[in-house]
Amino acid sequence: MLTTIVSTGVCAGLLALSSFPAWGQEPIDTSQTRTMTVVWKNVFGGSMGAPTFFPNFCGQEGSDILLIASTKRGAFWKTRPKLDTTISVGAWPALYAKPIDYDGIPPHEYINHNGITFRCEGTGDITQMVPIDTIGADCWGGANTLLNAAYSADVDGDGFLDVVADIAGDNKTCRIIMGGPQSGKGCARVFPIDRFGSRDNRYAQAFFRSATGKWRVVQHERNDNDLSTWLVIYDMDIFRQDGRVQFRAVKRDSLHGPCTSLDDDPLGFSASVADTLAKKDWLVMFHRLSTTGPWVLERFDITNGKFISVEQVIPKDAGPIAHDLGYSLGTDHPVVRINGLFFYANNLRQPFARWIVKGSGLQGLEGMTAINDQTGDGVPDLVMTGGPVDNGVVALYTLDPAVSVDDDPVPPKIMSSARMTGDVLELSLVQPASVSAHIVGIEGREAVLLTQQQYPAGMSRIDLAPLLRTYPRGAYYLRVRMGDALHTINLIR
Ligand SMILES: [Ca+2]
Ligand SMILES: [Ca+2]
Ligand SMILES: [Ca+2]
Repeated sequence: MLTTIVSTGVCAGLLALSSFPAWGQEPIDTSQTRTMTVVWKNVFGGSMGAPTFFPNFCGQEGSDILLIASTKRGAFWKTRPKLDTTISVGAWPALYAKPIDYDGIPPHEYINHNGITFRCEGTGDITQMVPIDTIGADCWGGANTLLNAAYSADVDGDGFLDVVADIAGDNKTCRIIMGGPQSGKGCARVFPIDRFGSRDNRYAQAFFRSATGKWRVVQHERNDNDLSTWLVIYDMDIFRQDGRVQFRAVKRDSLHGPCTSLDDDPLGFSASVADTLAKKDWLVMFHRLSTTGPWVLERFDITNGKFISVEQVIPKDAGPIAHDLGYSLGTDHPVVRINGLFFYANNLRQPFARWIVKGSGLQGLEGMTAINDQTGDGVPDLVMTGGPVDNGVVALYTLDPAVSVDDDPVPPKIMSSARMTGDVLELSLVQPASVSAHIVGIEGREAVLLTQQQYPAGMSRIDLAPLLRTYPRGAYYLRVRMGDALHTINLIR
């Protein structure tokens, strides 16, 4: 006899289970875990957003772009053949940018954190992003000012790429921004999926496309008087009827945690991962197995809509579980990350990699993305962004064993910098250099603003007000060439 649980929604009559690890539970084994190396870092400034990688940006084959954005500025860096941080090929500071098929005509459009949708125009070095619509806070009463886009996918199966946003936010399961030429303008494109189920408290832990092809929601549910929580799997039927998107949620299975107290939650962080190559859905969760038992990291096979436990390990430390990398590192299984450890989704026992802060200066992690191979081993590498607040850092990490750096790397020598303070261009040079500047309008027209001239080492200030007065108000950027370096500065006047 182990325990007595009366399943009436609240728990009654319970016995404590042993707190010793059960059979099959082993500690996480990090003996084979490789440590990532910092290849390069850049003090970007501002508070960082997550980095975004866009292969074939604006439909241009081979034009792979890394978008880095902070509260201070944004940069579009080309990543082929190698990441080039000296020039930004766009001037669009935006967070959470995701592709959407707005009009059904290639290439895709992009939607940013304010819901502003941009069309790509023009060709050549500088990409033009022209705003064509806004699908933002006004559409939901301004309760959430930002559109927290999670990923792009064709949710309703009409062939046009949609954007899934605000998962579990604003009392919703999620919001879907519908793509396609038939979806209308502005708020007409917003398809909110309300929360479903009947328990007092409930929020989606995942909204994802199962490896079986179905859409699924895993929802956390609890009544106010419950001594434990539930995790519930729903199959989602999303379809069009009379031209309108509809959904139906069908409950498949639920998992009840052991009874604890009104404040304690025995079901911790979880992630639902579609392992499409293996045709499996994994749910990875920190889980307390009994009232006073230890925490385990447990993997369930939920492919068939049922919770089937397949693996339990003793975690090193609990923390949010992310699966933001999927297959992007070129692995055979999607990658799950828990704090600094990276696991294949089908093996919680042996993490294959760890990242460390040393060498990057990252304090807190804002986000990460894989980008095309930067080291020559044919394996994608990893860009991470994070704090310090207001002085954010971008760092490139690799698992390539051929890359080694000094234990105590000397910071790269910064030869020059340029910034605008009001209408004044401030130049800082460590040695004398010839300086010139071009002004570029968002429509792509470029003109010489400062003709080439020699400037001394140290700080120089150039009042551009008389020169800028001849340009209409609007957004521009300055391309300032200082010796061999090219600086791009956003400019609003
Ligand atoms: Ca288009
Ligand atoms: Ca669609
Ligand atoms: Ca590599």
